Amino acid sequence: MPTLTPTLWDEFTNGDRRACARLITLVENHPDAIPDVHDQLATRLGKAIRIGITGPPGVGKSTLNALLALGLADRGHRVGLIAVDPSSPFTGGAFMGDRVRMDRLVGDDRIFMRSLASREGTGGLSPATPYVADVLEGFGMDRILIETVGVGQAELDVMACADIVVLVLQPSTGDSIQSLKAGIIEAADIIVVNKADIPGVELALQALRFALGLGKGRKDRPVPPLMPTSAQQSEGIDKLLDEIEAQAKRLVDSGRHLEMRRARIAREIRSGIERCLWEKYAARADAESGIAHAAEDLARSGGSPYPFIGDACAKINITLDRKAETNDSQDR
Ligand SMILES: Nc1nc2c(ncn2[C@@H]2O[C@H](COP(=O)(O)OP(=O)(O)OP(=O)(O)O)[C@@H](O)[C@H]2O)c(=O)[nH]1
Ligand SMILES: [Mg+2]
Repeated sequence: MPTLTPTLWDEFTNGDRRACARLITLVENHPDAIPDVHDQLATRLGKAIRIGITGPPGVGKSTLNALLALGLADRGHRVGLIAVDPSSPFTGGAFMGDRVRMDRLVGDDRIFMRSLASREGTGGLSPATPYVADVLEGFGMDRILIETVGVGQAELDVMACADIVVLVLQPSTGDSIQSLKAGIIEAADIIVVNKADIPGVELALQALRFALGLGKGRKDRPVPPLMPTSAQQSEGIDKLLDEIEAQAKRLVDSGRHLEMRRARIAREIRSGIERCLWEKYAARADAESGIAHAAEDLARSGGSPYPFIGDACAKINITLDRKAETNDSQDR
């Protein structure tokens, strides 16, 4: 199994971009290596602002992202950029287009760009995305832009890792709003209506204003500002950067950035424990066949699965305490 070697770590910490690329490949392709990489990275994390850029296919996310990356770099930041692999089903055929737009970023030392392979068939981002962001932060990037196509569950998960979520739409947005996964609008901290150079922007803004005026699901946070841009004509980009930077400052000053980080670490610990327990059970020779048999029996007989779960836990020396389990799930 490929691992993090001392040489690779030395090169990485010396700012070698190829070493950064290799470390990203390692966490992307070898989840088993993530704990070791994380042990090393840990002291370098906690400051970067992660900005999720999401929205329906073709609204101009990549074009906008390239401009945001350059703009943030001009404001003195080091910028990591993670994009959906252009071969994903949603971006099929856009490869050349993405290459051309992103070419402006290649060779710019202030920016590190990486495309991640999408998961087979879903168009969603790899589950390694948050770890790739960690690698980029460990490399010294303090602003990390993550582009996803906002239509699936995987994107919502990725958005849960972003400090600021920018939802990008375009005029004649009716259809595209409907193609969004429920929850993305509620998750947005900024809503951009891109392609403001084509007709229908005012109408789109009005419709969005109306939808947001209803204020659904936004009791805990301010209503997101609506920002028209034209990535093609570089219009509205400075204002958008101002807003992103203002939100970043508020997150840090209010302690919310730290709070989000605390919540993320707690989630990671929980899922790590779950994974360990499952792996301990799954290591048993009869694990899968036992579950399959039990499921077949229970499906026929209509019995409860809990006695089986209790037995399974006992086999890995854990007592299933149903009360504790209920409390725990209420905690989340
Ligand atoms: N008119 C106009 N076209 C734009 C603008 N921004 C992007 N485009 C065009 O819209 C098309 C899609 O742009 P992308 O940046 O690839 O959009 P995307 O949202 O990243 O697309 P996917 O990654 O495939 O979902 C390209 O042909 C762009 O040139 C804009 O502000 N105005
Ligand atoms: Mg794109």
